[in-house]
Amino acid sequence: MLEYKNLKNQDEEVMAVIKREMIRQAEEIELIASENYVSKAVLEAMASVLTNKYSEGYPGRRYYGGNQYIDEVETIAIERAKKLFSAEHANVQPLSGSPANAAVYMAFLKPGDKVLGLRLDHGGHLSHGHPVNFSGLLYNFTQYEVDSQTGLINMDKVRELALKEKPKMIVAGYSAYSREIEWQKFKNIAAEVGAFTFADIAHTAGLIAAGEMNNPVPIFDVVSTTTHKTLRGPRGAIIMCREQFAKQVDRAVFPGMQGGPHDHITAAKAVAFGEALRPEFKQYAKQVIANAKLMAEEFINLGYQVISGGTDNHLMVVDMTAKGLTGKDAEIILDKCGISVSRSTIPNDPNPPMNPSGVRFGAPAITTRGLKQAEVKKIVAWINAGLEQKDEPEMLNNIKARVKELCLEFPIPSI
Ligand code: DSN
Repeated sequence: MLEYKNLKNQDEEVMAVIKREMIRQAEEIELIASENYVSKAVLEAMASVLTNKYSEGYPGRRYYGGNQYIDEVETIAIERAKKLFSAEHANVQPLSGSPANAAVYMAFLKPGDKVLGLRLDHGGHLSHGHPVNFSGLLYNFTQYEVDSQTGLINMDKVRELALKEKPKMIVAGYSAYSREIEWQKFKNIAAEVGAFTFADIAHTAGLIAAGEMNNPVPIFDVVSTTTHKTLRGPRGAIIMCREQFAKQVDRAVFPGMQGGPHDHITAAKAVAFGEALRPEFKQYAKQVIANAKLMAEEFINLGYQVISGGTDNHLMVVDMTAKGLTGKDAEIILDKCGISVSRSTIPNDPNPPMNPSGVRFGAPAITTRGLKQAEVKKIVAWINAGLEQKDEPEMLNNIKARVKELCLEFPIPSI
């Protein structure tokens, strides 16, 4: 663990908050599908003096002096990212997922161009064309949907829409979709209409890097991912593309979208990619999927409706309607039990986004702390007991105590 000696001496106020958050993380269960726990090595790289540097430009072509070591670390991150995803080109500078996606659109499109993306409330992301987001404001998105019966993306419908709209780009890869994605089918549809293919693999990148899910990088024109979800690195993002698009992607990131990269984060990305290249990471990814599959089965056995009937990845969206709750209700109740989740819309949700019908559950963080099938069963049973007996504070306190006991048995790597 970082010792925080200086912070403790200098700024008790901030230190106290960090400490409270450390205790929360140590003693509570994290089921937010987009969260994970970084290793001590990743944390140390983030806390390094590399944060002191400015380095606009790319290795060997900077606008500031003194960048010889930054060049080295960025090159390590680039080479590791390329190896991890079999990419021809990688840009490791994007600050996070939305800026990365903004750079992708800037690299391939002009404002007003037509794009296809999945609706936010069907599992897509804000930056895939939602009207309140820059993507929906700047580009002319048509949104495809999941099938209301199966919860799956219907590729015939995507093709129909593509033939009708003739988009310049098709976006696939989602934030709340629990099934494998038919990358090649997307590519074939895009080829028919002359569209670029863009995959946002922010959620599943770690599972793809480990070879546990299909990799769009060799198939699609351009792929973005955040680095902090299943990939278990620092908060940030990368973009990968074919060599032929390398220059336009790099230009869109800098100087198009961003100024100086965050070099301490670049170093931490390199460390995380190094970890993901190890055989242990494959085991981790396998266990994430096994845990998530079991979690979905347990919910179904307890009478919950899991959208699409299960999961192929690390997450699932569960409809709370049958239990007489909204997703927000469930999130609040589970907070009282020491279990963090995020409310989620379900396809064609009758409720508004701030109080939607579902909850998204994910297994990346619990798997990092070593929880396996036996613990997953306990957790789902606690969740169900908490939701069913939400008006009994003693019950909720009792669950919280048991959650804490379990968590202390399985410490977080960096705490
Ligand atoms: N906020 C992320 C998630 O929770 O899925 C997506 O950006």
